[in-house]
Amino acid sequence: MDHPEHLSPEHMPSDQPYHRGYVAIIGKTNVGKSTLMNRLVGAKLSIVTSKPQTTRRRIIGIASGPSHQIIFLDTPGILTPRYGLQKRMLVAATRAIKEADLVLWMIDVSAGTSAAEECGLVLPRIGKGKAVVLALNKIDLVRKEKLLPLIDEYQKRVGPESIVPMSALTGDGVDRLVGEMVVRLPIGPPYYPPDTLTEHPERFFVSEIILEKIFERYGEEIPYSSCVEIEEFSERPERKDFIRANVYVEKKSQKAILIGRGGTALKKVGELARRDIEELLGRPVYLELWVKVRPGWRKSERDLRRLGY
Ligand SMILES: Nc1nc2c(ncn2[C@@H]2O[C@H](COP(=O)(O)OP(=O)(O)OP(=O)(O)O)[C@@H](O)[C@H]2O)c(=O)[nH]1
Ligand SMILES: [Mg+2]
Repeated sequence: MDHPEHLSPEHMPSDQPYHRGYVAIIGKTNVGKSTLMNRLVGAKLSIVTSKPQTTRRRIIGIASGPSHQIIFLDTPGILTPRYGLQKRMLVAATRAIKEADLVLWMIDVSAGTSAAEECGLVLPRIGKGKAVVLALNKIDLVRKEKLLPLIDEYQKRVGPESIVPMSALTGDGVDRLVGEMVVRLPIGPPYYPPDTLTEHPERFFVSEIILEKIFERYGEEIPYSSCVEIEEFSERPERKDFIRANVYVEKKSQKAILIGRGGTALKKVGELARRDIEELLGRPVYLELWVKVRPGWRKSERDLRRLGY
């Protein structure tokens, strides 16, 4: 990854060493990676839903403190890919691991997956020679007695730098986790000014918000067959910003479900998305959504590239 220019020394406190670096948040899907990044950055950068495979791309979130700066790379959950989009998701996660100074591997202790299965899926992706901090997440959902044997087992199988039980939802254990990460990052001047939260342009977040609403409002098939492209985003003097987004699905039947009887279902998506977009941008917008059928977009290399995956 290209590092931005180093900042001048006046950004650095003088009394203690300043640690900064890149941390890839990885793990199986739905373990709470995006929830944790949003909490630590203090902004809703990554979309979060109760469904797996919500995050499809690498998302940068920057958390700065008086003596540290962590540049998080939130990643899609590690899975065994079945089609092109999932392959791209796995590539995004694997790349983030390569780019990172430290890997934060999150495990959902409430999911009931065995350490053997978890390690079988994730360890080959991390490879050798990377520093790993392991976070046992969602401890708010399990009894304390369950944790000790788990810590033991992961210690044996992975031998990470540190294992931290925590809850990204309640914040329990999060300060300790930050401490464990910071001391393992290289010493040097910050990469970004302290008030920078991310690098992605506004239109990236706009498309993510629309996808989030689709994940929230439809059942199994539609979210995984949908993607969003911002076709137009224009600021207009004296009038609301104009945003036109295309929602691509794979089949006609999916288009019909997405739009709903008399267009009511799509209208609701648009309303909810518009509210969040306005909150993000801090100004009113006019949002237009168009549903289009693009057969096989999830499999086509060309479509995936064009759509930013
Ligand atoms: N109870 C509980 N729920 C959590 C915790 N952390 C995350 N969740 C929930 O778990 C679900 C998935 O969270 P995400 O942050 O989207 O998980 P993710 O790992 O980014 O998921 P993908 O992007 O789909 O791979 C959401 O419903 C969260 O609210 C936690 O510590 N405790
Ligand atoms: Mg996520």
